[in-house]
Amino acid sequence: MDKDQVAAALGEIGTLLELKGENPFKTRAYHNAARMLEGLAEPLGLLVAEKRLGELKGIGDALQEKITILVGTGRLPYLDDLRASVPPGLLELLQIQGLGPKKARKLHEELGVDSLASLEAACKDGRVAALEGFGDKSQARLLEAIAFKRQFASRHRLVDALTAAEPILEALRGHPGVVRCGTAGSLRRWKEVIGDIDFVVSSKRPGEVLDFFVGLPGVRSVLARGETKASVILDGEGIQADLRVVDDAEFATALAYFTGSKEHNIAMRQRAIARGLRLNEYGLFRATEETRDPALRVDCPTEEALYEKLGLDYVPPELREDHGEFVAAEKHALPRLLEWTDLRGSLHNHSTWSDGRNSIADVAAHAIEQGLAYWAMTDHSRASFQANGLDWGRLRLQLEEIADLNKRFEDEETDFRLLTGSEVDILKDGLDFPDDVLAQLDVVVASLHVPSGEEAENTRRLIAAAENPNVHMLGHLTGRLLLERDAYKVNVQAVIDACGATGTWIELNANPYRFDLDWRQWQYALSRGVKCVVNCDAHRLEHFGFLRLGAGLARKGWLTKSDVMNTLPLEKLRAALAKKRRG
Ligand code: DGT
Ligand code: CA
Ligand code: CA
Ligand code: ZN
Repeated sequence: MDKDQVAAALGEIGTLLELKGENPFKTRAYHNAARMLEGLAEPLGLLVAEKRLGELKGIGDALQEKITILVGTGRLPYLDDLRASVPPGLLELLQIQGLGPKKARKLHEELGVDSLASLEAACKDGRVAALEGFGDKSQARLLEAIAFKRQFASRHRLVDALTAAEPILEALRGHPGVVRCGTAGSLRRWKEVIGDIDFVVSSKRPGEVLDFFVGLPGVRSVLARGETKASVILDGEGIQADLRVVDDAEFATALAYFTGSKEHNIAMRQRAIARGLRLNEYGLFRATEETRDPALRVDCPTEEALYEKLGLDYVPPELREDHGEFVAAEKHALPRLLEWTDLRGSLHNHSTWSDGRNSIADVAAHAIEQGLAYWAMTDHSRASFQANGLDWGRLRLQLEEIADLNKRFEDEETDFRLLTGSEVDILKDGLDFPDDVLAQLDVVVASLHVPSGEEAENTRRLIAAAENPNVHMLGHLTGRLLLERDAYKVNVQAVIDACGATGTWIELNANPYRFDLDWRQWQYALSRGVKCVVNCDAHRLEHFGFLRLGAGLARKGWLTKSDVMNTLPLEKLRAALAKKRRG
C-alpha cells in the first residue's frame, strides 16, 4: 500500500471508532495520523523499512504497528474486524450532509437508525426532532439532505463512473481467481447518468475474489458482503459499486441480466418463455418453472449465443433499452453502429482566443499526435463576452494565424488541417455575426447561450438559425448540464424538423456534462434526414478524450458512420460544408 491508501485506511479506522463511541483522543489520533501521512514528503515504504516511523509526530507504538502491517501486507485484520462490527448502513449515513459519526451513533443507539431509509422514517414521524441535540430544524435539514442525496449524490455522470470503474476492472482482470469479468448495468449501456457501477465476474473461488474486491485500494467502505456478491462505496465521489461472482457457465447470462436494462430484460424473458424456456441471471433453461438446475441448462457460453438462442442478432449493450432493438434484431436490421475510431476530428472547439486553455498551435500539435485529420477552431463570438468572444477584428487575425499554421502543415507534408470557424451566438434578432463574415468561415456552429424563458421564443430563434444558409450546425441544442441544469424550454421536435428541412446538422456535444442532443432524440432526427456531428467542444487538450464518450452516446442513439459528418475525410467534409451553404 502507498501512503494515500494507508492514510485512507487510518481515516476509516478513526471514523469507525467514532461510530462505535470510542474515546475521542483515540479517534482523533487516527484522523491526525491520516492527515499527516497525506502530507508526508518522504516515501512511506522507506520510513517503514528503516524503522523510522517513530520519528513522526503523533505516531505511537500502536499506530506504528498498524502502518507497518498495512504497508507490508496491504491488509489489516484490525480494520476488517472493525468494519464487521459496525452496521453497514451507519457508514451510509455519514454521506448525509451535516451528519457526523457522533450524531449517527446517537441516532443508532437511541432510535435504532441503521440506514438512510430508517433515518428518513424516524425524521418523518418526528422521533429525530424529539431527540436531545437535534430538534425540528435539524430534523428538517436532515430530510432535505436525504432528498438531495437521493436526487443527486446517488447519480453520477458517465465519465466519473467510467473513471472510477476502470482501475477496478483492471485489478479484477489481473486476479488469478478471475476467469472472465466485465462491467454491466447502466455503465455498460453507456447511459449519460449512472446510479451505481456493476461488475460481473466468473470464478471458481468467489470468496477469494470478493475479499480482493472489498479490499481494493479504491474502496472507501463496504456496504454489504455476501457469499457471491458485495457492494462497496468507492473513493472520490463515493459511487457505489456492486460485484457479482458467478460460475463461468453462468457468466454470459449473468452479464446479460445485470447489463439490463430492466425493460430489455423483461422482453428477453418473454421471448424465452415463448420458446418454452426460462431465462434468469443463472442461465437459459429448458424449463417452464424458475430453476438453476445445470442439467436443464441451454449452453450459452457468450451473450451472442444467448441472443441467437432467442432468435435475435446480437444487440450491442448501448441499444438495450427496449427502444426498438428487438424488432430490428429479429429482422437482421440492427444498424452497424459508429465506432469512435471512425471520427476524424471535431468541428466545435475553443482555444486561448476565447475561453480555451491552449493555443491553436498546441491544439493542432495534439490533434496531429492523435492521428486526426482536421480540427475546427470555433471560438466564441463577441456576445459571449464572459468567454472572451471574438469580434470581427480579432476573428480576422485568428484566420491569419490559422492560415499560417495550415501553410506550415502543407510545407511539412502533414495531411492534417485546421478549419476556421465560429461558435456564433444566437441572439434575439439573429446571429452575432453578419452573413458576409460567416460566409468566410469553414465551419459555423450556432448556439443559444442566453435562452429566453419562453419555449416558443427559444424554438423560433433556433429555427431561424437553422434557416440561415451560413450555419452548418446547431451546437448543444437544449443547453442542459447533466445533474446541474435542466434544458431550457424548447420544442426539440420542431427544431429537428427545421434542421431536416434546411439540411442543417445537429451536434452531439460530447462534453460529459452535456451529451446534447440527447440519445433519445436521434432516431427521430434520423427519420427527418438530419445528420449528426460528434463534437468535443474542447476547451483544453484533455477534452480530446470526449470523442470516445460522444461516440458511445451516438451509438446509443443508433447512429452509424454515415450518419455522422465528422467521419468524412477532409475533402469530402469540405464538399459537404460547401453543399450545405448552397442549400
Ligand atoms: P443504475 O445503476 O440506476 O444507473 O441502472 P442499472 O441499469 O445499472 O440498474 P441496477 O444497477 O439497479 O441493476 C443492474 C441491472 O440488473 C439492471 O439494468 C437490470 C438488472 N435488474 C436489476 N433488478 C432487476 C429486476 O428487478 N428485474 C429485472 N428484469 N432486471 C433487474
Ligand atoms: Ca447500476
Ligand atoms: Ca447495481
Ligand atoms: Zn457553447
